[in-house]
Amino acid sequence: MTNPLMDPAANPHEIAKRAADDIARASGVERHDIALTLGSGWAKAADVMGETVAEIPATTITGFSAPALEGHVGTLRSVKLPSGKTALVIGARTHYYEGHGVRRVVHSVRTAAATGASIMVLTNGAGGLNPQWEPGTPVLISDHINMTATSPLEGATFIDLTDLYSTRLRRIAKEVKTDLDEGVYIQLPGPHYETPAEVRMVGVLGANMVGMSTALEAIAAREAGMEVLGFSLVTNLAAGISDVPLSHDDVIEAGKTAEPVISALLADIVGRL
Ligand code: 8IG
Repeated sequence: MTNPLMDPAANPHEIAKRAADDIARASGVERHDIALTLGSGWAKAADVMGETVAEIPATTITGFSAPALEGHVGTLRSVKLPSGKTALVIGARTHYYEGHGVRRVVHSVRTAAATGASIMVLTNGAGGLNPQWEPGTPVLISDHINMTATSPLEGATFIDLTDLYSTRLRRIAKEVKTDLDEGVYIQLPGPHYETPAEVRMVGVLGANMVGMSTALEAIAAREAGMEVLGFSLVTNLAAGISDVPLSHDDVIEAGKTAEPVISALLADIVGRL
């Protein structure tokens, strides 16, 4: 099956509307209030947030369908929160480094907006520049630096990003965990990790966490009129920050230990949105 987003003449916002209609049909849930993209380390939050009403293979939703060679791209879930609100949980992120173009990267966010969601929660796994951050530390995203040299916006679409990572939503997150650290996330194209010199460079530029997602999605969410809340799980110190060589096993272990803790934290925060 070819992806309609591959047609340069297609309108990505209309395709997102079709995807939202697919979700309503498949889930029986007419509209969603909140949407979440769960990145590395955050997946368990979907289980503890509320009651899963429907789980939909992403490949059955317009625009999410992957080219034949790529295998599956995850699932979308409709979750009923204790508050009665409905959450769309996106477990199917397309990364910029996959090379399918920015329209594919932000399709899930545009779809979330088209389902009615007014809040977009974006989560990721990232490298940390603050040596104080043990692997497994959740960090609230206060702002971002988009180093992909591209934008999800097309044409003369000028969008204000002054309060992109909503001050209002960040305040709610910090009410739940008063000692939650905040930092600036920088999105690099990847898929390689950084050299130590590049990590020093992005530190000078003002970044605290480094990763390969989120910034482009946040811009698209704001274009769609959503409030954005973002979290990084620092699973490793960025290259050269620690003099201890990075151990993949330690990183996996830190992620595993952190997952129930940060999932409960995220569920708690989402319950108050
Ligand atoms: I998890 O150290 C994770 N994702 N660019 N650098 C970049 N992305 C990451 C890193 C990191 N850790």
